[in-house]
Amino acid sequence: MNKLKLFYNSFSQPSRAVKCLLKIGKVDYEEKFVNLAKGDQFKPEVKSLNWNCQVPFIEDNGFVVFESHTIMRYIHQRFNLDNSLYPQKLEDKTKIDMYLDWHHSNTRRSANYVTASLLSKRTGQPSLYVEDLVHKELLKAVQNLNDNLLNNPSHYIFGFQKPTIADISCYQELTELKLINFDFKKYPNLDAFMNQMSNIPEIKEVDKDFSDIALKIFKVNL
Ligand SMILES: N[C@@H](CCC(=O)N[C@@H](CS)C(=O)NCC(=O)O)C(=O)O
Repeated sequence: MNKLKLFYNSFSQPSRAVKCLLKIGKVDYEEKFVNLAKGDQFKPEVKSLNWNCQVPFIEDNGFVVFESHTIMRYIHQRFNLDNSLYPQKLEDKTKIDMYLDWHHSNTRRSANYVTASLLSKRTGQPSLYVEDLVHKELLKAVQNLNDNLLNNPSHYIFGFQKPTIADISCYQELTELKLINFDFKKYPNLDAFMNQMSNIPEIKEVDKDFSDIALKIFKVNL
């Protein structure tokens, strides 16, 4: 049996989410850096494994999986990780799946917003796309996280007592907003969630790698 390989980039929120799960689950894995800025994802040796040409993806003894949420569910089952990470009771599991699906067209707006904001900052051109569309949608998602998904005593998504893969994915996506100094304080439940997630030792480790690179490339202190 070979070690599971994670094809990864520190600037990729879903890549970081998968890495957090591997670390929390103490899975012995091998990391393969994919330089997205240089287009490594399109190189024949990568493309021959993953025609989707995006990270993260994993290779587990010849079996290739892409899409971070599918990867996380696979890792959970494959390595018999703690059920608190992905509860198995039908209703609980369905809640997590519901968030994971919702994430792609809501929380994930953060990625578009950060990219567009950084681009417009770099070019000096205000971006209508940022202002009118993505920003509004992102704020709607953030408000729903604050008012609905995290509005409970535990401040984990849907009020589970321990962090789940939904929390890990959500947290890593929103961490990106720190690059543009997003004001989390306006959203107290979300702010509490971000703080408690950032104190999990394995998440701290992954965040450190991201913040070191953010400082080097964007001169931003996270
Ligand atoms: N829905 C996918 C999103 C994957 C994704 O957007 N990956 C980006 C990095 S965050 C990527 O590889 N971009 C490079 C490209 O599209 O060329 C997931 O959750 O894994």
